[in-house]
Amino acid sequence: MCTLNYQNDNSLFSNAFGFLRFPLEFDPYSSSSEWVITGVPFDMATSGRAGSRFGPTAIRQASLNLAWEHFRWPWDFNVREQLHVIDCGDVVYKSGDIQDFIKSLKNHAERLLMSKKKMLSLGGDHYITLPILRAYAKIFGKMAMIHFDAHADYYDDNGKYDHGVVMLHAINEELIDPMHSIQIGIRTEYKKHFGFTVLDVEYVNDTNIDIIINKIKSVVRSFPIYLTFDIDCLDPAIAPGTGTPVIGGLTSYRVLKLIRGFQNLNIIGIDLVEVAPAYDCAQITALAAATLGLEMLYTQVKSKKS
Ligand SMILES: [Mn+2]
Repeated sequence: MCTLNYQNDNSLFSNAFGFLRFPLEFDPYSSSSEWVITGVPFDMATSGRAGSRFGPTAIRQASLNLAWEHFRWPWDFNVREQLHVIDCGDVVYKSGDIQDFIKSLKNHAERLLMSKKKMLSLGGDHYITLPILRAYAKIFGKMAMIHFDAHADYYDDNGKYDHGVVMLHAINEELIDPMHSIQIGIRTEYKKHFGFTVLDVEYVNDTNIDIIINKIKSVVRSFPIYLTFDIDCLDPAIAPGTGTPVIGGLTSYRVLKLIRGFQNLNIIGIDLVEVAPAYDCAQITALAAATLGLEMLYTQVKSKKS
């Protein structure tokens, strides 16, 4: 008899290191899962404080605080019983080799997508989104995007491999359609000419949640949507453990309400990026990321049923 029965373990500390104790599966391509969680421990494109390579491990560890709850409040079902999710561990690449990283992540993403999986990826800095988007666009073409961030991420005076240029690459390579993409929580300079709908932090903090959700839905419509969530969209008082914090951000409560409104959207991929545990305090940033990842999976169950 196996004593390592982590699925039924209600302690908050023992671990097999799968997100939320979802099973670890190192051959995710041939599994029957619907969603695959991948850790992407890469932070070479960070412009500010580095360290998000430790993000996946921190998020998985913090997720243990959430694993005891069978029906996550306020949902009325257990996500594990409704959605087949596995964690395949972290992407492996040659240390310091950015080209090998890009190739390894894109290859992994392509293999998952060819076998009809959806990806929930845990960064890593925001650059990780680009190789994933390239793989997605090969199958889905130009996608709609929901982008939570304090930054617009199309700063064209930055370097080619900078996490602050990802959206510019995504537009130029026609991976996303800015006309059906929306940026949420922005509070640094941005240009309007790319066609993105921008819901800046003032709008998101001062507007009724239902109005915001309807606004988001009116932009992304029924197109395939990639959801990318930079943890720095949250206020640094709530999520200090990140590379480029900007004060005056969103609360986790407000973001949870928004995420729960994403039921029935055609979300085909998700990432949670920029958790840098060295600057975290009491694991609160990692816990925020873990909780948001879990809530996103709950919305996927509701989307599946509709
Ligand atoms: Mn950011």
